[in-house]
Amino acid sequence: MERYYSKEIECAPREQLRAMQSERLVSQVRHVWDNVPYYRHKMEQAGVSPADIRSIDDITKLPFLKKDDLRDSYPDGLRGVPAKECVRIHSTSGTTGKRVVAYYTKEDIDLWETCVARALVAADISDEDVVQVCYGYGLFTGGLGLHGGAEKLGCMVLPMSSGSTDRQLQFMEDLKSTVLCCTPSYAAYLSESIHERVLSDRIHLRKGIFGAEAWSEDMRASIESSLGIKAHDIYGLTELSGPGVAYECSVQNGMHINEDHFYAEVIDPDTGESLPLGSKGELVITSLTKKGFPLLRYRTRDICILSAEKCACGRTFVKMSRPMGRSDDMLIIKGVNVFPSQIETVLIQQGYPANYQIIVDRVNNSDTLDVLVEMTAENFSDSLSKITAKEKALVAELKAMLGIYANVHLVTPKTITRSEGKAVRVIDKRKI
Ligand code: DLL
Repeated sequence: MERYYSKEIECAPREQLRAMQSERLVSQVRHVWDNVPYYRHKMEQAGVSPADIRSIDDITKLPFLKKDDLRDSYPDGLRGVPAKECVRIHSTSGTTGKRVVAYYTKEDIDLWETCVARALVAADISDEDVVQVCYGYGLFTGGLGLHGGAEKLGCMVLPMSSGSTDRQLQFMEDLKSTVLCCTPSYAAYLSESIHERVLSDRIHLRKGIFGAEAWSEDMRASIESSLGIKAHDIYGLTELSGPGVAYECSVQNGMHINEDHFYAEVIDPDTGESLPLGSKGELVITSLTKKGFPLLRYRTRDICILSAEKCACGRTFVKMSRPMGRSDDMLIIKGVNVFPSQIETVLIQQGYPANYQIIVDRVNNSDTLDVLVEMTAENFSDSLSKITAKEKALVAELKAMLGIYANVHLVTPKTITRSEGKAVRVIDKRKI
């Protein structure tokens, strides 16, 4: 297990880390220049060659990669090695446009699983644990990513994949699962089901590893108290391996970036200008070691803050805050900027489970906003007049938070669509 808590690396002095990152960046840029004509062309257009990249300080000379580049180069224009050397692909669950396909060599899988194993160790999980993985298996990286990391650590893994709540609860009870890995919205859903069936006394969970979608501190508090566990955040994206790019230690205050494999920057999403640590901006990540799909300066679209403040856990890896939304998920409704996270905050404060869906439409040239909110089993049994009163109360709270009117519909428990276990938060019919 010590193998997956490398004090020499995770707690290394910053200068030592930067020296390692410099060395790795120089070699990664050479690899990409030699093997990825698509990016070489971008470098040529920007007037930069491998000779210009001598240390990590030179990274800002490199051009960005955006999601559009990944779509334009579909299916293999950014692959860094011959197909023969790849052992797996994963793909994004994007519902618009072409999917993005990411390639992995054997070594890439190994380093990905090592990053995930580190995340588990940081959450105080060990080979004594029984890890129930309810992230989707398949093209989505959640299932196989958590699976690989937990197995590497020597845990007993239950490869459940998403859905089938009856079966999840049966195994959770019978096999005494101690760790739950899934999206926070599915954790909230399982927790409701456990309470409905009065199973709490027969459940042995002590930790949760939750990520893949936005969730708030309020949601964490609610899941931790209802399941009696410590809930740890984990961050990642398909384009950069999957889960494990960043992970939360026992301090539970921001996620350490696995900086020996991923270099993080924050930029102004409008101008592309690099911002200093501590500023809020779009997270840009460079994979320093992956060879199959080696992305340089990839714009994640996730908005966050990076901090190099010393962490009480001793790790020196930079921490990222929870993503505070995406540079592309801000909705402009009736001219007002609306973030889904604002709506989530109101719902949790009012005691609703954070399962909601925002539907934006345009009727007679005017924007409309509808918010579907899943009721708890308890609310569900209320009389119609009580439900109407609750809807009215939510409309008022949302108006106070957002400054615009939203129609609120309380819907029956567990009816809101989920994709790969991730709640489908926004349907913007104006774009369809
Ligand atoms: O969601 C990988 C993953 C699986 C991460 C399991 C954590 C756990 P994608 O489907 O490519 O990959 O989606 C990546 O999900 O850009 C963020 O917007 C969002 N996201 C991922 N983790 C978090 C998190 C996986 N902890 C996109 N908090 C990212 C908030 C997250 N958003």
